[in-house]
Amino acid sequence: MSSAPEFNSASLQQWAQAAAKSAPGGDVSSLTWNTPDGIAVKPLYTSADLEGLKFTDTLPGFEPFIRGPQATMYAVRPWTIRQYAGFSTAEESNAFYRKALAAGGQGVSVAFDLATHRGYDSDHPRVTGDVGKAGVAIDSVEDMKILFDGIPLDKVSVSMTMNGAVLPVLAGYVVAAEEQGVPQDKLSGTIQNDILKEFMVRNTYIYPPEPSMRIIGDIIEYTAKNMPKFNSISISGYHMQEAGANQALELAFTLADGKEYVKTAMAKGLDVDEFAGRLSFFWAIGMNFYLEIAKMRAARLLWCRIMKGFNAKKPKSLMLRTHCQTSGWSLTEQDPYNNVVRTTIEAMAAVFGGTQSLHTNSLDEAIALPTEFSSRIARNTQLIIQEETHITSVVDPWAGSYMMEKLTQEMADKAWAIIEEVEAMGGMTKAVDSGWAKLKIEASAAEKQARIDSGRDVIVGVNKYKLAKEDPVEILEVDNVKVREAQIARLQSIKATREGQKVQAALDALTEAARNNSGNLLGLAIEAIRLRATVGEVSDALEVVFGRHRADIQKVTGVYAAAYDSAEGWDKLRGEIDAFAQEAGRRPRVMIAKLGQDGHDRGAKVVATAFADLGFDVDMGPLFQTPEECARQAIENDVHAVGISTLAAGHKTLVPAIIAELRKQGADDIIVFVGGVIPQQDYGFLFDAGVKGVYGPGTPIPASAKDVLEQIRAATGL
Ligand code: 2CP
Repeated sequence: MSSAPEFNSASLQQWAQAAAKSAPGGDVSSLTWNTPDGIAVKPLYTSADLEGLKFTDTLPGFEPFIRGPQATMYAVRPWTIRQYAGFSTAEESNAFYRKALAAGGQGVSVAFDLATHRGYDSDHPRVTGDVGKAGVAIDSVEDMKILFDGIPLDKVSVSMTMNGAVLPVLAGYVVAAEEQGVPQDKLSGTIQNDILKEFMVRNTYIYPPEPSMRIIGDIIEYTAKNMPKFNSISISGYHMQEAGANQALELAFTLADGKEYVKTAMAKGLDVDEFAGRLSFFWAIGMNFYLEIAKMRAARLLWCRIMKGFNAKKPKSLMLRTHCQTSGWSLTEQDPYNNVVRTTIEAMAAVFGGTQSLHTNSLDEAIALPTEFSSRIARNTQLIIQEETHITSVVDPWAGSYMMEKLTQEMADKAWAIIEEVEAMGGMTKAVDSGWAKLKIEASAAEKQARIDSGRDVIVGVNKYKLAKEDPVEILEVDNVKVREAQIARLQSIKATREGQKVQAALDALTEAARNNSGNLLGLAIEAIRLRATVGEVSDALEVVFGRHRADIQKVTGVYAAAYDSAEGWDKLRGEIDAFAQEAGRRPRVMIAKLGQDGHDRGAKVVATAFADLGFDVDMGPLFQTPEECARQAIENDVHAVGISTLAAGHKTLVPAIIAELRKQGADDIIVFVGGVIPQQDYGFLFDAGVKGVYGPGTPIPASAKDVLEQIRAATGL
């Protein structure tokens, strides 16, 4: 019998020599990928990379929880399949949830429309374009009862993405459950309730930062005492990555936000272990596969470290539990079936990272709300991973990988350095208040866009391997006029049948508690909602004391130009813009505007930065303008063009309205162009309405800038 052969082991030096033979220019270091976070990802990791790493031999279910919060993780219970959904009316959304639960969905996750987010009832004049569009319209507990009809709230956990009108919405859920016979202590679910990131990136705030933080403190206090199974907050990095943050920034800012919330709750006199076990997190998972897994492992390590710093004792207080959503930003309008592949890869990263709950995006989400077909594929993506692959059989399967352990530590170190920087500024509230954090994210977004526009970052079907011809996919459309009328009818009937004086007294009590910094605002909101006060009325009762927040507009400059890697086309376009300035006696001037309650301003900010770097004069309109306000500002600033950035499906109502307003105010020489999430099917409608250019996702900014310049030339006759 022959013995097993001996193998000669090579040294790292020998490997380097072998690698140099095939590396470009014989340079092995050229194979290292430097990530936007500043981490060098090498082509090879070995046992040498583990040297000095402290946490490579830990176990799941035990601190520092790198390997997961549960000892058995998915081997006993896989993550919750929780698809974020909601559109038009409570009736339609309810039917959608019931079908999804019957088809394998495991939890509910409610998307509210922007009117609800911002605390306006559906009959408010500022929200005509928003009602029922990007989520479900909720005005009162009557809507909430319909929303959860037939869904047993003691059994099905419900996540609600709400930050602005968080008090009336959470109150509505509590009262709807109560009227279903489910007491507060049986309710399990999560409310997003993360206001700091709203000021940084998501923009569905109502009140200024200080009273907003009080509301969060009151909710944490109330749920800790009355709703022990309910997660009081979902501290979210998701929107930061969607807004352009790299992963280290996402991780650091989110954990730093978490620290602020812990401090806020402790300042109310709560013991840290009373509430910390119900703080939860939320990450975006993009296409950066290895680093996303490392980020999730690093997050648990750092949160455990942070909570030890607060002297938390219970294991539940030390463990980071999280929801993940695949990246909406990574989806493309072009060749959209590729999005199924992207989402699958991202879902696998979330699962390898040890998520507790997951949303997988639908293939058409870059264009519109998902259809029943696309939702099914998205849900099945998770079911297939859970039930067909046996991925769930092993806890934290990447542990022990030289690369993964090293990247986990590097990601933790990068994020920790940023957290310390934030701490030196006085904490995240200060970093947000000063605009520093937002600008950091915006700079990261502009850099990313420039890398894509100049082809350095590849997106298949967008900047490489483009299809010659695209067929539009079927999309879901919401008739928001019909939804608004139905909502208004229900509002009128509620107001006609309730006991008006009692409602007013409950609203007055809220106002008083806001003014005197007394009582618990969630407890008082529950009383008002129980009496059939509306979402708008509860919000107004607080607004009279707290006021409505108006954000300062800051924009970054120079970043796009610096990262744009293709000098030739850039210089030519700059030259054309300079030539226009010579001829016209001034630079082409554009106003980038956001209309209605759509607060997604990443695209608007990136376009503004890039246009300015190209030589346009750029004005940035404030968020939440009405068409009338926007037209007035455009005229006052004497712009050549208004660019509307739209991501919340309000374009068919709001874009014709701005064109009509410009005409009405005597400025039909100002051209209008539109960018953002616009289905191909709507392009004709917009051009017929008088729009001069429509630029969907994936349009390189220099291309749209060139087109805008030509349209301005045509309109001015220059
Ligand atoms: C789980 N459990 C286990 C195990 N696994 N017990 C023993 N062994 C195991 N292996 C237990 C848990 O301890 C828990 O019980 C229960 O099972 C449920 O598990 P979970 O892991 O807590 O899952 P969950 O109930 O689904 O909660 C997950 C989260 C929660 C992350 C903690 O906050 C959540 O569902 N978040 C979702 C947020 C969301 O959907 N956001 C939507 C964003 P106990 O509870 O008794 O411990 S949409 C965003 C859009 C884009 C927007 O914002 O605009």
